Amino acid sequence: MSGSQCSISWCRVETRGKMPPALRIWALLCVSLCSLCQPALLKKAFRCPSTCSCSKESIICVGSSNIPRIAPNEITSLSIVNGTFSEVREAMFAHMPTLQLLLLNSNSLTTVRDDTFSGLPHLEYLFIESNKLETTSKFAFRGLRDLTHLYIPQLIKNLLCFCIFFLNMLHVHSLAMFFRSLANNNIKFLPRDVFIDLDSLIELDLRGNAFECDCRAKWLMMWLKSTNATVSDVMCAGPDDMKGKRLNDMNSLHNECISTDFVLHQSVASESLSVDTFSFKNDVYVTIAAPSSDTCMVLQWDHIEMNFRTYDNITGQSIVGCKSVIIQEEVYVIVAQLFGGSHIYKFDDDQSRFNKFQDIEVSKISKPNDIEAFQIGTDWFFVIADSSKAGLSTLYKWNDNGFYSYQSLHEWFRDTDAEFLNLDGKAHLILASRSQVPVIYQWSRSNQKFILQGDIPNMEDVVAVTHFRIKEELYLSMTRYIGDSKVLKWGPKQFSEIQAVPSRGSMILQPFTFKDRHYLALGSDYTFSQIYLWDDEKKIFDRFKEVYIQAPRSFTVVSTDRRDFIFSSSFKGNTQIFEHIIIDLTL
Ligand SMILES: [Ca+2]
Repeated sequence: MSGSQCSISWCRVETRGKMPPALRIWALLCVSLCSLCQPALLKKAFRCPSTCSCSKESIICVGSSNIPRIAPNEITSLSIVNGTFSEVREAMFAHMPTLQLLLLNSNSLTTVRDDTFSGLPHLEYLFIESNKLETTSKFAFRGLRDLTHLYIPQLIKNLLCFCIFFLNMLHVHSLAMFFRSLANNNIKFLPRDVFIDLDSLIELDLRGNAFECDCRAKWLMMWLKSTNATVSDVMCAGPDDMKGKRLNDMNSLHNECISTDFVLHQSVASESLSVDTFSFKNDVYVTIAAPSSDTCMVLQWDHIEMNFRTYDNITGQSIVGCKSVIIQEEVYVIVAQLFGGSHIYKFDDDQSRFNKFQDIEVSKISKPNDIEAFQIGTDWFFVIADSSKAGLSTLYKWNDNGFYSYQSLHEWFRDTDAEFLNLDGKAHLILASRSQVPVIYQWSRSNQKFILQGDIPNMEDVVAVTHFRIKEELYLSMTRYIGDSKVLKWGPKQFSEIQAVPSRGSMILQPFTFKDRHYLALGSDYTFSQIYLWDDEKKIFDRFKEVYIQAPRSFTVVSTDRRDFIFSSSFKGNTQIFEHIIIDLTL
């Protein structure tokens, strides 16, 4: 540069490495301008485009319709302003690998595509100001890992003063300063993690954009809180309730930015009445009571195929319930049948099948409708709710050799369902009946029996009752076939109704919880089954999704391999397995 008027060897200032970023930028611009004095040094193959001014180290174009395709070997800066092109694409500047400064201000850019800046290992300053950007591609800035960013726009006016002084600040690679400005565009949102590679980013300018501060901006909000870079205020232009607010100030967005859905995962080609599940030695099993095929189907989760496969079939006669219970690390399945009595099968690990273990004494059972197994203290029990007029719901107790009838509970009431629960720390049993309101038994420690304690008034004709908890509060779901099914909450000493849900041929209103979201599935024989979702503010369930199941009889939660499923039995069609999936509403 010795022949140039811009030669300023005295300018080798000792501040190199400590120079403020603003000055470095100007140094680069100065070099660009001064280099214009030396066209003779350009390599032969390069011809400066007509809209540009070129030197061996810089090109400045005004009003170009494209990016120069050929550039000098040693080019360090490229400026294109007032250009008419609307997008920059992958590796568009890769033929200028020595670039340190790239300025693309005041063009008509609407898009910066993936990997646009790949092949620019030395790029330190990048300006994309005053374009029409609405977004950038997710990987637009990929490859700029070592770069940092600085924004000092007000110094532009003072360019010439600093130009000569800092001309020698050319060796800026070592400074690792990167200037990133996306200011004054029309950016509404940025793709998630667009800045993730920019570990050395010091400052980011996003002013003058119109961000939509909804779930799509959630990652940016989180990133703003975690980044070490200084970032300008990100102002929200929408949605309405966020207008004019700073995204930086937000603690959280209104909703979790997550939605969920239930999608059909698998269909089991069998009608069924009830489903139960158990885990044994790291495997998850499902038992399905299939009266039409006279079997208790045992499925096992296949960790490889990621579906449920047939494991065993326990055959019987009009099987209505297959209840599993694990006692002293042995698995038993209580098989309740309409005919031929009820039996208990025991899992034989070596043979990988269930073998008959015991006949249950059923002289007082005429029409089993439900089985519940539970533990009081260290003792195991199960209860069969009998729905025949002549039947008698019966409690059975485990005595190390098998289950034996222990207490007759409820005569002549056509019980539909039994539910075991802890109420204020004490064991209780609720029996729902066709002929009276649900009754509550309390376990008496002194008598070692269930004692009738009371009933739940105004709840005639309940076909199923289930308890559930949301944040320490205890609730009951009461299924009624026609009319309204009810949700009740346990208050001081009694249950009170908090919600009624319209039932159209409902045999089951089943609560369940996946990933801290509380659902209620209401089966219907006459229309779609309805899944409700708990609203934590309103403290009631809202309609969430409709699913079609023919004559649903039960909904059973099965979770395995961090996946959540709900089995819906059908009295007239296939047993459907729905998977609960998370939908991320953020970008
Ligand atoms: Ca039950």
